[in-house]
Amino acid sequence: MNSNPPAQAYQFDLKHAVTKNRFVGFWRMMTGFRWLYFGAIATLGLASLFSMLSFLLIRYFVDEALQQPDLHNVLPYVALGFVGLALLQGAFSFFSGRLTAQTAEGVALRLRNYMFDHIQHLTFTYHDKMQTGELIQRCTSDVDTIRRFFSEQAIGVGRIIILFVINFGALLSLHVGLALVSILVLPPIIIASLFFFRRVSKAWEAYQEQDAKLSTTLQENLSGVRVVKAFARQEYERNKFEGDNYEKFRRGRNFMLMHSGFWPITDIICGAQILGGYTLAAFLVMDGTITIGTYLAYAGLLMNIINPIRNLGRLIVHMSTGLVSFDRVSEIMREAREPLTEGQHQPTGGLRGEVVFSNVSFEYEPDTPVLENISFTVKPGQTVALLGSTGSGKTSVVSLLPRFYDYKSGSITIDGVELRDYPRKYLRGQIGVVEQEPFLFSRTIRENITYGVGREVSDDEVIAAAQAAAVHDVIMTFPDGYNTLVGERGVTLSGGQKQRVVLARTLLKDPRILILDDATSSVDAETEDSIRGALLRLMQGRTSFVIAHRIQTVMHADLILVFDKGHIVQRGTHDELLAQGGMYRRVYELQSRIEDELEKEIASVGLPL
Ligand code: TTP
Ligand code: MG
Repeated sequence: MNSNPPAQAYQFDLKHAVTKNRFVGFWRMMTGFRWLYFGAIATLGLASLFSMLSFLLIRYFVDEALQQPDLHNVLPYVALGFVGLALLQGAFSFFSGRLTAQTAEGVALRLRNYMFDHIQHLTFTYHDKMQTGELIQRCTSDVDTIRRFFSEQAIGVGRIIILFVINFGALLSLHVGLALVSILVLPPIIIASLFFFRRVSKAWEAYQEQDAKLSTTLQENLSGVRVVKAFARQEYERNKFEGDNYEKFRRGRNFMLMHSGFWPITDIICGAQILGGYTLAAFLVMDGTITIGTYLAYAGLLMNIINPIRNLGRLIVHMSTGLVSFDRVSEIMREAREPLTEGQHQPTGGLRGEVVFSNVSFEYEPDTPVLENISFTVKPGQTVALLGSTGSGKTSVVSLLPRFYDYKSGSITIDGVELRDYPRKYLRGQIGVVEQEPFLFSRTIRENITYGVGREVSDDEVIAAAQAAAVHDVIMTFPDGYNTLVGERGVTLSGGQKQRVVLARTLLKDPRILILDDATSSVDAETEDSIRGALLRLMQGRTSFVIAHRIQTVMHADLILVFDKGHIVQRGTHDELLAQGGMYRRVYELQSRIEDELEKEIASVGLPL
């Protein structure tokens, strides 16, 4: 069932397909598939040729064969001719269909792969802004519309031109005047379709936008289903969804109405053409200008030429959807990728881990500073603790180190080299981050622990890491141990368990610089104590950044930085800061008092400690 995908699908760079002229863009997307495309058109041309010949054979049969005295001698050949032509037509139609499918599906396959790869390389800033539902919509529905463009419209253009040329040629050979009259229909159809083209484009764009909005709502409500339930907001969410959904219905209906307004117009024009043609030809037969055989052949050929003309209108209108989707997809493709390997400084060994911030300022949005003039120095192997109220910029400081974001001014150096000179890929290999909100993939626990280690890992190593992160015993209670699936189809882990799985992952990665962003926030005090040993071992010999709210967690750090509104307001060791007074001491005293009172309370109730 699952055949190996062609290697080129992953390696092809579609960046050059993003151009102003969308048709040029489509042409470039077809690189590597153009021969298939032309093959599809050529076979289609042959199929049409055989269809046209069968009408000429009718004329021969009626006008000449029927008049011959030895009809029974000719008849088998004529019959054979009809059967042969029909078989040839069928065979070439079949090949054409196959080649068309290969072209369209191939282009779409490559485009989807490219988009997936591209989106993973876009910057954090881009992902912060772009809605997930919108991205999903563009990678699925819009790519599919482009696929349809290739399977229907791109092939359709070739098909229409060929059908037109072949059948018009045949009509001319029958009777020049009749032939010319038969294509009177062309200008009104083209005018009508151009008239609808812009309207349908707009309607389709509006529809796709609303569709994306609905995907976003759905996706958000699915991931936030707990919040919805916790606040009993189902009704509100339902109404909101119904509103959005109705708008999609309205826009979809509008789009279809536009289509259905267009079809009858073309059908009427074409019907009038057929009627006129047949009537005129009938008069010519009565005149004796043309024979009955010619009339019959004309009747068939006229249908053969009217159909492509009618389809031309539909095709022009349909094409507008492909063009809109092309724009939506190229909007993503146009976004610059985050260069992973750019940067001239790439030491062969690991980093030592000396980190110096001097006067660093940073903002996510222009003119809303998040960090201002941050300066501090960390020696290799030291531990820095970052403390401060929520929103004070702690996560922002540490996300500058792996170059998730670029700082605005000042300088950050690691081992004396400016951060911007290190390739991002190298830095990210050297820095281990335990994020504030741990994320696990819907894969096995083992896969989650070994994620991104970049080498074969033995079972013993995985178990050792899990033990150090105090999660091994939990994993062993699951039915399949380390092979248990996490997420929808498997076990659901608690926040603390997830955090410890991520800790185990980071232990295995063995980074030179370690960032623990509130890594023990979802862990109770007792478990925190049990993994403190693991954390201390993990931090040994590495430069570590620890963000925490409990002073107990950070009091042994070599340097404690207290943040407030994007500034460092206090710095020093635990003892120095206590002596200084200020925010640190206030927080320390508050936390100690709470813990003391809690202990007393528990003791008075008689609970075992
Ligand atoms: P953070 O650096 O995330 O604050 P924090 O880590 O100190 O807070 P917490 O203890 O709750 O984890 O945010 C600092 C400011 O930057 C805050 O005002 C929110 C803003 N911000 C953005 O504008 N965009 C972002 O992507 C993030 C992460 C924060
Ligand atoms: Mg934070």
